[in-house]
Amino acid sequence: MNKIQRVMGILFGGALWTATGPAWAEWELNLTEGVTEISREVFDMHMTVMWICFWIGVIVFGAMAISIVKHRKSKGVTPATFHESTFAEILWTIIPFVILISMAFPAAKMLIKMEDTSDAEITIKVTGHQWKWEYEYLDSGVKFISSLHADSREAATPGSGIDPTTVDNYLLEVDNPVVLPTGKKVRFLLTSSDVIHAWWIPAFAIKKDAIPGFINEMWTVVDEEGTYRGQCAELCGRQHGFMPIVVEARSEAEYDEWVTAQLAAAEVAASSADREWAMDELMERGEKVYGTYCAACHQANGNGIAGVFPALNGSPMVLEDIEGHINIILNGKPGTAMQAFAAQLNDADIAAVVTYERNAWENETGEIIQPATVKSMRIQ
Ligand code: HEC
Ligand SMILES: [Cu+2]
Repeated sequence: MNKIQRVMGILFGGALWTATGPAWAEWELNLTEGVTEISREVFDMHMTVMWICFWIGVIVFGAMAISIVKHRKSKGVTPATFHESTFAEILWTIIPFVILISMAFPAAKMLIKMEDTSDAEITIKVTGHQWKWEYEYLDSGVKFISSLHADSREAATPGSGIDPTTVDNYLLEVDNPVVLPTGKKVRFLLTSSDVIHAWWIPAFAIKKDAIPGFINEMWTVVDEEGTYRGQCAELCGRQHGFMPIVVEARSEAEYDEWVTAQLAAAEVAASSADREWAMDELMERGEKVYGTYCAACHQANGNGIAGVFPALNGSPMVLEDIEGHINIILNGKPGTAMQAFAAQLNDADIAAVVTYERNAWENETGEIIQPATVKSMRIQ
């Protein structure tokens, strides 16, 4: 921020200072500059245009004020009576034209630059789901789902008794952040599995819709290491405000380490169906999976929301029909909000959540579902 911007901020901010109390230190009216070349260019463009508008305002209203005060009737001024001035008309056509072109030219140049996804070093496919994001690193094969952090989810649950102001980054924290290396051009391919979402990180100055059936592209190069937060920016249903985005920019070496660790973890998960799991293990994991993926609709207490999301507590399917139960989780129920989880959850996750649902609340079936059973039911 330069001096003038700071002074303007203080002038405007001062009026609201008393009202905002201790928050005044964070008070900032202007856009932030962000951490990418594009975000800084966007900021500069914004400042240029704002100052042009500012001076037009000063000149126009200044001229008005001067004529009102100096040429008023009570001073005995008689109005000029001339009609049609070619000179004035040419002038007030040319001046705005020059101003507009001088703004449109750099703006168009910047838009073209923002759309240029060529020569990207890393490509990440981002898929919006109600209400979480899925990331697939197309070069390395890393793939994961990023959901609202459990602390935020808990505090957001009515009746939890937790004060959201005590939760760090409330509604802006996820379980699995996107990790990017600094200084590399990253291309994002955006799409959605259900409704329109939008992927937005203000500090990068990138934001685009994720539309079912379409692929949108955008790119960024993050200069500084750090954690950057954003949100879904397209009203996408009941939990639109509960699908934040967190990006961690790290050094290239740390990024490589992270990729290796992710791939190793995926391998372990993939082999989950090769062994017998114990009840405790499945219940513990199942509770987590349920809280992250299912509780938004079926509720933490399993009672659902009458008329919208069915209760799983006491549901005949959950109590009796094992195949139906696994099947609806794997494949969803087309035409309803019950989506297919086959691609989002691995065999152990699904076995765990099925075991959990069959033994949580008042569902005391005592049944254990093994990951191998889930594996055998996947449509190959
Ligand atoms: C976006 C909301 C939503 C989410 C998230 C969701 N469900 Fe559902 N679920 C539904 C709806 C709606 C139905 C009812 C479908 C129908 O009309 O039969 C349903 C039905 C079910 C049923 C059948 C219940 C019965 O008695 O017929 C089971 C079992 C189930 N869901 C399990 C899960 C599990 C496990 C998860 C998490 C992995 C999950 N659901 C996540 C909305 C959701
Ligand atoms: Cu969304």
